Amino acid sequence: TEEASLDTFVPDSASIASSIKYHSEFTPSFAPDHFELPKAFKATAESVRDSLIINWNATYAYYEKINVKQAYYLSMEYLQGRALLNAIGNLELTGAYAEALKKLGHNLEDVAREEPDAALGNGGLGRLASCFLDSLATLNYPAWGYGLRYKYGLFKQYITKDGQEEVAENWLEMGNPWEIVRNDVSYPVKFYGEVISGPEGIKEWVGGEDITAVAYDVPIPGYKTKTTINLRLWSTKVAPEKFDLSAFNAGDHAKAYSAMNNAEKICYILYPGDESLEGKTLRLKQQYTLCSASLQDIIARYERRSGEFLNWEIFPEKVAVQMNDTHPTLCIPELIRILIDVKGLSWEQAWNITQRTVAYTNHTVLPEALEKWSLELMEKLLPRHVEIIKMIDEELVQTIIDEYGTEDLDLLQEKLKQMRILDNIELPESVVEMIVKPEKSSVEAIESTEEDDVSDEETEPTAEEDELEEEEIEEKNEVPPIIEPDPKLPKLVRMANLCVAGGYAVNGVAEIHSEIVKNEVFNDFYEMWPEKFQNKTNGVTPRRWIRFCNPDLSKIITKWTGSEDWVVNTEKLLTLRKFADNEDLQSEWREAKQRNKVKVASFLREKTGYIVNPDAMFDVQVKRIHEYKRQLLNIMGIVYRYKKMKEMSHEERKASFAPRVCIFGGKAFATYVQAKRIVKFITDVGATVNHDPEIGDLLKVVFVPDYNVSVAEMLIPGSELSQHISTAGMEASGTSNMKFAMNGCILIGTLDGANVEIRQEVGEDNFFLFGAEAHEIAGLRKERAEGKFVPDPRFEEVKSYVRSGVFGPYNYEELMGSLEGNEGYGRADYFLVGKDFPSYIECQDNVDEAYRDQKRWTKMSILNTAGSYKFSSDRTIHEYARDIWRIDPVVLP
Ligand code: DL6
Repeated sequence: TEEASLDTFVPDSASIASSIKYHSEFTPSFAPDHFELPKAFKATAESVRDSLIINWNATYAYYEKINVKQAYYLSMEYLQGRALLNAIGNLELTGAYAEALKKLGHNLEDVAREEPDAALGNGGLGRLASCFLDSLATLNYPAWGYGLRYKYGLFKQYITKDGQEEVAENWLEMGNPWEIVRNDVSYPVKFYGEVISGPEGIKEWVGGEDITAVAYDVPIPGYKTKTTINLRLWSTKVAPEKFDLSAFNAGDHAKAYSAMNNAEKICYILYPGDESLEGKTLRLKQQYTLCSASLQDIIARYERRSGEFLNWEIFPEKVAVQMNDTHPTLCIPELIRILIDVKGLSWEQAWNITQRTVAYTNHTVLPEALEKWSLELMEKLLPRHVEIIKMIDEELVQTIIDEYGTEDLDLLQEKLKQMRILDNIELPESVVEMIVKPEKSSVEAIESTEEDDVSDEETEPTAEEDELEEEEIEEKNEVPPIIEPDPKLPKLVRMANLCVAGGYAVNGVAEIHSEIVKNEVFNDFYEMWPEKFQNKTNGVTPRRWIRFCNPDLSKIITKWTGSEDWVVNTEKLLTLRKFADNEDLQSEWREAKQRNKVKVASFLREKTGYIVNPDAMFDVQVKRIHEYKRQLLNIMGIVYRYKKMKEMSHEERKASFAPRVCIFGGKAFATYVQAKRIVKFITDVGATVNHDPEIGDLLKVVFVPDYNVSVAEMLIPGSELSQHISTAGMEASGTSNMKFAMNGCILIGTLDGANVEIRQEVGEDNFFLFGAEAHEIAGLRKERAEGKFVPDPRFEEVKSYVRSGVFGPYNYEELMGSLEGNEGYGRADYFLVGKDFPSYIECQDNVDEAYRDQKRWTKMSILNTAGSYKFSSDRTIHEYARDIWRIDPVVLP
């Protein structure tokens, strides 16, 4: 049949070429008279999309038919990067596409470079979501991702003489060939309005602002499988009847458009600044849009697949919802709202179903990142949800009382303070009654004691006894202060607490982080519900992060492990261990690295104008700029190295230091002033060092502008040393550390996040470790705050050197001061740069020494790739599927 022939059709280069030509003519967005690269990319992508649609349809139809349990990953961020090479690689059509394009006068790599990065995310959390999608499809798990289709992705970063500048990233400008708009899949989403009680207590949320969320589907192909899952992104538009035609006709165009603008701006940008109330409101609207549209969609699918056998009790047997951090927390009250208000279930049923459906991943222990929303704002924007959240809070308080009783009021008070969802908000009356009057009212209790006493022995109480009794009554009636909100403090909704209370599983993203989650961040919850807490160490997809981004190394791995099996079964990488000393492997390995370094060098020249020597060590730190990630420690170490070099003769310099190219990359959040100062500092150091003729190729410092997924795909294969040097206990996991290790790069790092497990797997000798450990940090901060910390003289030397103006006229006082805790600069080196500085620079000496012995270094590099086997997102996804979602792979027939 036509369907069967489509299903089994494998295109060759001739049919691909004609498909590309077809798309260039009939799905055009370019003039007809030429076939330049942008047009070639678009037509090529559209032709690939045809294959993806066929597989997407087959996958979807099969899931519908067998009514399989599906997992849904809800994330405000996806950092997809480019899709073309990944898609044709997964479809095993790379050769055929290269040939087809050649016939049409183009080179596949040039065409692929035309694709803008889909940067609907910030950093690790968004990229993790994208790696997960690749693994889910590859491993044939029935799962979908849900997110938002931001019009502008993460900003484009320019580096100017003033540091970082941000420009909007209009990634959709030329159209997005990978998405398919589903005009028939749209849902209403409401904000504001009020809740009214209908007959039989049924609540109705009425009035307010109505918008429509429309589905855009992005097919996600698995590697060497037909399974193609879906990333459904919501775009927002005005509800159909809300365009104010009469205002428009009366000439009030602004009024006519205002509803439209309000709806559309929800999906304008990722992370609108949230300093203002408008910004906060917009962000909350984004979060609710994601949750509401996705849940309506999931529920509609559940109902359709259930047909006449609709049974809400078994909803959790067909649906698992994973909340990627707290951003989609509103899933919890939204699911309850739909089940009660729309589907007519009782509170007990809805609460029970929700608690069996939703799970939460925590990605950070930074207190400022654990979201708290103002109750006032939430009440205005989502009045029905606040009612539901109050009910959940009441359920939680009840559970806490059941667990801890009302005898020890101090303990109970402490637990309520830590665990309640509502912060600084009075306890529900029913609960106050229980606490104040545990069994009977305290007055009753005392009166009845009196009665008992009286019956025993009828004596008049003395005045003293009277006073004592009054005190006793007062004491028993004493209301714990937690019940009394502080009017000076804001009333807040703690989203993370809501996630833990409403979710059936809570996981951290690396072993050390999950321990911190259990023992510190959510310790009270852990004590009450230990069974909810799990660890799921992150991973990254070996397809994108070795196979496609590093074809040279991939060929070597395939040759030495015996097959390409390692691409889906990374345990096979362990085979490399036994060849780590083999000279043939070592020289192939070094040559591949060298070719990748040459590519990096030419990229750096193109982007920054700096010429670097590809024989020097490439030392890289690329990640979001954040004080806890300590780019400042790295650059202070570089300044120390530079200063030492300047103090030496040419010969001494050459003998003491291995030549290095220090590469930085990463974006600072637009309003994060200190992070932007760090960017400026790095670029200033580069400007001085790179032009210093005495130093030449011994040291170069380069800041790569606009770091993104595509840049990472090029930089990581050409890196030799990579830095993961966060203050211990602050980086939940890190995922670039895994990508670097996979590509034979050696890590220098602290015992933080996934570094701990990477070091275990690659071997202690193959990881450069330094710095304080997580359990020491609190003590060290205290010591600093008490003025007991004695800084290393080398650190003092570096600060004075910077202050002396060697790196230009910019005022570095705020940066240097922050390392000292000078008055006005805050937190006395909160990130402990000064404390870790000596062990860091000493460790960097060990790096130099190891690098001089290229045989040793290459062995370390091979052992890093071998030991990275554990950090495939395939492993992580198998664990989520088995331990949290309870779903099984479904292979299409
Ligand atoms: O789990 C992915 C990634 C971790 O690897 C990073 O260590 C962690 O910093 C990052 N967390 C966030 C949290 N954002 N918020 N909120 O991005 O998650």
